[in-house]
Order: sequence, then structure tokens, then C-alpha cells
Amino acid sequence: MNREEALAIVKEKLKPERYDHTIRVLETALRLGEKMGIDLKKVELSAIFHDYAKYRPKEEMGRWILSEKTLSKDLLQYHHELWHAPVGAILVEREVGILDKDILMAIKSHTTGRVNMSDLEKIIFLADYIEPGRSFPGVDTVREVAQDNINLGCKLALSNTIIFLLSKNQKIYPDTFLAYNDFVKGGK
Ligand code: DGI
Ligand code: FE
Ligand code: FE
Repeated sequence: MNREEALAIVKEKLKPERYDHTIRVLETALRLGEKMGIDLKKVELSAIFHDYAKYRPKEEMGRWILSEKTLSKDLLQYHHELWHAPVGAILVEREVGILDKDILMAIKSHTTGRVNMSDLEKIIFLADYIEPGRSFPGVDTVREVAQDNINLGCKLALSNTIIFLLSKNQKIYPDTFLAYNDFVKGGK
């Protein structure tokens, strides 16, 4: 599937502002991917489809979480904002026909991160956080660091997210902590 075909598919599923975010994630991810020398075709498709399920009704996403063996039921105990990532991976496989496991995992882990992320997962996670439309506190530091240290970039993005969620008195999904700890432990 080429870039234009993929973009045409997501354009139908996303609101215009979310489509524009997707384009910025794509450009950001490709720049990171070039530096790391990884398969840019996988970067391209992962970035284009990362928010594919963003506008699915909560009820539909809940049903997918219950019915899919590979999805953790504990997601239902956490904010539904998290669900579009794992459910997106299922829908991109079933509805779009992308079967590549690396791409599906990058979509699945893009919101929370997880332990043992691949380079592709790190690039999508980080590009989603630092794309030029984002204005989170501290994002400029993450942008700078990400230029030459993708692991440190991910660690900072994760710690900012954890601090943000704590300040809002929100639950934090365990994978977010596991990802953070992984980047600290490895000194990566
Ligand atoms: O889909 P996007 O808006 O592009 O970005 P995203 O997939 O990173 O989703 C961002 C939201 O997810 C943001 O509001 C923070 C939230 N989030 C990330 N990790 C966690 C989380 N929310 C909760 N409750 N727990 C988490 O661990
Ligand atoms: Fe997302
Ligand atoms: Fe996104």
C-alpha cells in the first residue's frame, strides 16, 4: 500500500484536525527513522494508521477489548482515551488488511508505551508526543533531546506524561510505568 492510498483510508476515519496531526506525526517519524536507519515503509504505515480508531464509539472499543484474546481486559479499568491504540491495532489488521506485526505493535503501544519497545515503537511513540502541533509543558526539551537520543526522549516523554496524569489525579496504566522503568533501568 502506498502513502496516498493509506492517507485516503485514514482521512475518511478522522476529523480534519486529527488528520493534520497524523501528517505531522508522519513527517516527524520519518525524520527520526532516517537517522536510525530503520525501514521507512514501516515507519510510514505505522504513523499514518496510529490514530485510526480515535473516533470509534467507546462502546464499540469496549466490545473489541472484551472479545479479542490478545487485548488486556484490564484496559477497561482505565480511561477510554487509552483504548484507541490497542483497538486500532486490531481494526487496522481486520479492516485495512495490514498484517505486519511490527506495524501493528507500534500502533498498539503508541499511547502508553510498554516494556521492551522496538525502535519502530519508540519512533511512533515519540513522534506522536513531539510533532510540531504539540504544546505540552516541557515538549521543547523532549524535541531537542530526541534529535540525538531517542531513548532519553522516550524516557522524558513518559515521565512528563506520568507527572501530568498525577497532577490531574488520573489513573496511570501499568504499561506506562513499565516503559518508564525500562528506559531508566537500561540507562538507555
Ligand atoms: O491520540 P493522541 O491524542 O494523538 O495521543 P495519545 O494516543 O498519546 O493519547 C494521549 C492521551 O492519553 C493523553 O490525554 C494522555 C493519555 N495517557 C497516556 N498514558 C496514559 C494516559 N491516560 C491515562 N489515564 N493513563 C495513562 O497511562
Ligand atoms: Fe493516539
Ligand atoms: Fe496521535
